[in-house]
Amino acid sequence: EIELASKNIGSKIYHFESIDSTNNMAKKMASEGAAEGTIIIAEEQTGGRGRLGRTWVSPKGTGIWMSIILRPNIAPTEAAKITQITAAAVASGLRKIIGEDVGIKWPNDIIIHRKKVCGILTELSAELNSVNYIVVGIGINVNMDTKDFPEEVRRIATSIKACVGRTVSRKNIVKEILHSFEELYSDFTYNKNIKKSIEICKKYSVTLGKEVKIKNKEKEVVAKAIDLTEDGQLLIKNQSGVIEKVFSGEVSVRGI
Ligand code: BT5
Repeated sequence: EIELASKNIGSKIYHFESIDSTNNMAKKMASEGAAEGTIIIAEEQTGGRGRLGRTWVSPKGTGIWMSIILRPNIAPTEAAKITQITAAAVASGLRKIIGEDVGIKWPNDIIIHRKKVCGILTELSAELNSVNYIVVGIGINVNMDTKDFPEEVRRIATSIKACVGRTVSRKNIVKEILHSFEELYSDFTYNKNIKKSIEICKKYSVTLGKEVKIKNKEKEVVAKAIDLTEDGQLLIKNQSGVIEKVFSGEVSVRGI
């Protein structure tokens, strides 16, 4: 039971002990008609997913593994904006609770002390030119000891407990994030822009001003990240001084 400050987002919360992936469950429920704002949250995921089929390690009882069902009236091509709204909401919410320097690594990572504390996975179901539903998955490492993570994850991951040196209430974090999310998301649906979210994403960015490696299918280029567009795309300046937009592909920020 959580008392939420948000109204629409979290109006229904389904809590599971153990499921494969809250995104999978949310997609199933959305396809069966679940309302916007419905939240699926699990104590443990046995098949947590990252982007491009990667695995998201989701141990029992110590993390926030949750998904939000959205039904925005937008073009399918705008779905990536939801990731930016969510990143802004998570970073703002976490800052309020732990008062730490929480950063955003474009497009979908939340960083504390140069390590990943949260990942975001936005999935879209669309028909022709309209969005059927969007599921946004949020995974936050809260109270685990990172030594329990598998070796390859331990090197890049952290938890809130590891950063602040104490256990933090997952309920309070969920509450704060949903509150921020509702404000930023309704600003988007109402004003048809994500200005507020982009402002936050820029302010807390650990990517802008840095050298980034852009990994595409077969090549990897080095460039400087210079700005975010008002749609939340990354602008980079390549080595010949040409400014380009990065839509997808992999961006890794050097030194993080
Ligand atoms: C992400 O993918 O960062 C998106 C993660 C989304 C997880 C949530 S949890 C609730 C919902 N249900 C799901 O099934 N998923 C969502 P990506 O940018 O592709 O990063 C994945 C990479 O992060 C992996 O390949 C690992 O290197 C690393 N990783 C895996 N588990 C991690 C963890 N717990 N903390 C930090 N890094 C992790």
